[in-house]
Amino acid sequence: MANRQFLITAALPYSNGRLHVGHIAGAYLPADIYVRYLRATGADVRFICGSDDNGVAAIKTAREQGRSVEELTAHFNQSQKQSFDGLGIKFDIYGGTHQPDYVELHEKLSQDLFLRIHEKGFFNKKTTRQLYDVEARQFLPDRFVKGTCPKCKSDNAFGDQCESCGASLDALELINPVSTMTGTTPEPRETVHWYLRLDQLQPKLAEWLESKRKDWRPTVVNFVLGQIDEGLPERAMTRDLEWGVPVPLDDPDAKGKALYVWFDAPIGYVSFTAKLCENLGEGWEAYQNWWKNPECKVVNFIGEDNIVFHALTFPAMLLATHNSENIQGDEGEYQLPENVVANAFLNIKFPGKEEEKISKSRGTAVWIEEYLNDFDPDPLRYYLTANAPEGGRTAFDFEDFLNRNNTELLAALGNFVNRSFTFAHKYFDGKVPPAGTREDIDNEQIARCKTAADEVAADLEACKFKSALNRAMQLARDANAYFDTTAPFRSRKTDMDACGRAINVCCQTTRALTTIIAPFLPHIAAKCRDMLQLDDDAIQWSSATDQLPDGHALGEPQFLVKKLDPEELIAS
Ligand code: B3M
Ligand code: ZN
Repeated sequence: MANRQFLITAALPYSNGRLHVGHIAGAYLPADIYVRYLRATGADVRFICGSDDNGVAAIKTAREQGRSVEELTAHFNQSQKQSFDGLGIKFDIYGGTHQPDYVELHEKLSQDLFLRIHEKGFFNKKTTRQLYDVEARQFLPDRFVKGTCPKCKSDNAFGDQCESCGASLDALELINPVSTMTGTTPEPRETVHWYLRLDQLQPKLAEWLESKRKDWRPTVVNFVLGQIDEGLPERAMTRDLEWGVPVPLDDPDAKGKALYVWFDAPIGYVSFTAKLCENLGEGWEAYQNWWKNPECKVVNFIGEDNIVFHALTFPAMLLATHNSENIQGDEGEYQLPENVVANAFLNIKFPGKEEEKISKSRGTAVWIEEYLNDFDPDPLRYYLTANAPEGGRTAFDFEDFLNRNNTELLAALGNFVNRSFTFAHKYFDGKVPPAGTREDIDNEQIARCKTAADEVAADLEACKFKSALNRAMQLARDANAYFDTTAPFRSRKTDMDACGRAINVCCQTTRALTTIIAPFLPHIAAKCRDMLQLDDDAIQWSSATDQLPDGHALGEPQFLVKKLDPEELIAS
């Protein structure tokens, strides 16, 4: 069988701030685990991410901080990249929709797609009224207007949404609107925009999504099918903005307008793929082998707030470019995603306080940069997967983080590997002792390794990361129980063969664990691989349960997991 081919994307973070644990738990860590696993099965994978530099988020922060948008986005593009690196989240490329090395190709591909949709007749050019700031001489993005909510009368409403009651709003509905740019009262003026005919694309979208009902997470597919039931409105894909991808139409009405950030951002996945192909010497056009090839499966990892854009808008854009009736897209046409995997948000719980939402402005977050100053990456990877918000919200709880590190990661995995190795070094000259003639209890433990490898693989194929990790850890717990029952610490005084037999099984189990935990805990797995003196191929899933030969020389034992001290954690 030819190798499977996957293009995996993780949502492009806005480059206007640092990354916190919520981002990581939402999209990036599950994506990285999936990619590492797929690679271990021999699949041909490209893992794409980069920053979302366009749109209002960056302009707003740049204004607040008195910096240029270019400087701000370049800064956070780098800081985010470092946070990902520090956690071992390893993209094949980390681009940026407005970064110097990427912007040219990104604009080209975004504009090409816009023109293609235009040519296919899926845009509707319409005149609407929008709030205009006379002093700033510009139309105001929704987020730049504040006022009183028409629904709940709170004065905490923005042009797109009320922060108090959550209602989604049209800026024109706000009572007493104020421009946050100048503090003046904006006035409604007419402007022209291009609207994507989601209403016309709806039947195809519905058919495509129905076909995903069984395989996708219900939180994703039910949500968008619900939106379809209500009927999809046309959506403006252009904005009155200077910053972004210019609208590529030869039309006086297009002057001073940019593509809506949610139009160009997902095309970032495509343009960064193209850049990666170029960097690899394949030529940028080779992106088509990944995006327009029915053999390649595209999987998007995102947070729950991005579902509409990935499961409706972006697929609608791609569908709109097709000539064929085939919904998925023929060879040579943009392929719709195989899966859109979304996690819910992560809340946070500080010691002695109530669980609350992560908030940048209130400072209630755990920043990755800061975490990495004090701790190793894998304990966080462990905690955020064991406690992943897969089916609904969960919370990052400091005490729970610490507890799980000490009582699960350290007590089950760390201790098992440590005591097995220490034994092999102390009593068997640093070598795998002879397997001898195995008894039932030994065969059962060996069989558990195989079962665990199969079950973890099945869970990972289905993007059930939490369950997969739990299954992997069960192997470590079972291994500890095996160690306690066979009691090599006793048999070493009475029956060296029995002792060697048990330690052999423990070495084989460690070998299996090394592969099985690697997608989740790559740094710990690398240490295990070192200790087992195996090469990189050892991470291949198909060799997870290969047996180490009798007498195989082992490396020095290393500590895998540090005990975390509550005092240290609270102080940091
Ligand atoms: N930047 C939204 C977000 O970070 C957005 C994702 C774009 S993915 C194409 O929530
Ligand atoms: Zn309200």
